[in-house]
Amino acid sequence: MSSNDYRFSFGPWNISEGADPFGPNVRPSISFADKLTRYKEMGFDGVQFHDDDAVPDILSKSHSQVMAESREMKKVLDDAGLVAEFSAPRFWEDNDGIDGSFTANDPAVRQRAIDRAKQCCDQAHELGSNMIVLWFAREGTYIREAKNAIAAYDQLVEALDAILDHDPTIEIAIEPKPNEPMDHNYAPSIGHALALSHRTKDPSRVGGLIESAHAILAGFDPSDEMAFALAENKLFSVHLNDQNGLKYDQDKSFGGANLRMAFNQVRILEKANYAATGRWVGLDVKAMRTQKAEVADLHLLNSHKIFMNLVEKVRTFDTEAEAKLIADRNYEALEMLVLDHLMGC
Ligand code: 3MF
Ligand code: MG
Repeated sequence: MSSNDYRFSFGPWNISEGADPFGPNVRPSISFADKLTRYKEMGFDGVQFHDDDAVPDILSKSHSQVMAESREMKKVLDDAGLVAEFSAPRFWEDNDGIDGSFTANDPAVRQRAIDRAKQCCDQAHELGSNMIVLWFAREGTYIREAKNAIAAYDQLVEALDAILDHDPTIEIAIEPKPNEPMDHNYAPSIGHALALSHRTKDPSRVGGLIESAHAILAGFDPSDEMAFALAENKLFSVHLNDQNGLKYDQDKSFGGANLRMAFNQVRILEKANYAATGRWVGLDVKAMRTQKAEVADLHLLNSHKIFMNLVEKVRTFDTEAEAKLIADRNYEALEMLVLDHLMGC
């Protein structure tokens, strides 16, 4: 079977320097140019950008300079045979967004965040993409009393509407996550994200990007989160990875903690014929801190391989036996059918 029907992407932050909150970098940093050469070698065609991945020091640059540098980046991508999947405003690295961006208590900060998101739309077009991703990193609180949550939901809708007004074609993918860096986030699930979408002036252009680890952190099954968005035709992208229970956001290799959960994510994408939609399979995975620099991209290769192996597993699953067991309500036998298949028995 060919892997050509799915298109794979990742972001430059997925080739990481191995730091965690308790220690320094353990691998030398790799230049963006060097990272780009790895994409094709590893079977990836799509690059996911933060606005400042494409244009470093973006906050110190004028709009026209940001556009010029984005056009240069598009040429670099063209030369490498790569495509930009999206751009995402990286609010959370900016001191301005210390108390949130769209939901900051300071109205001037909220306005600057909206302006940055609008610029991000312009940049996405220059890069050859029609989508921005909004991970609402600091749109939440450490303590409930710090903000008025009702006002915050209104502010999120206002921001989405302002972006939609600014750009008549852009698609916005909200990437839900329940916590980290905040204690509680205002868009912890795809249900929240799509409810906000329905309050905007053009819900057809506001969808979701489901990250496996984020769903697990919220206590949900990632495949069900994907299904919710798919049922509304609003799964704009995915960030496949894995997560070993309720901890910090681990971004483990896809299937590395729970192979069956990974199988179910692939199964739901296959059921929806996701590949045929042309949407990307993004892998938001990080190398383990212990990996030496020479082998610090195995997490991407492995995740890609696991995904393709699971596509094969889904496509070769005995659906006749499955249908019989469902009709007979014999779910113990159905479970064993799945596990035997995954174990190759
Ligand atoms: C955080 C994330 C983010 C987003 C990225 C694109 C840094 O948990 O998953 O990765 O995926 O900002 O929106
Ligand atoms: Mg992500």
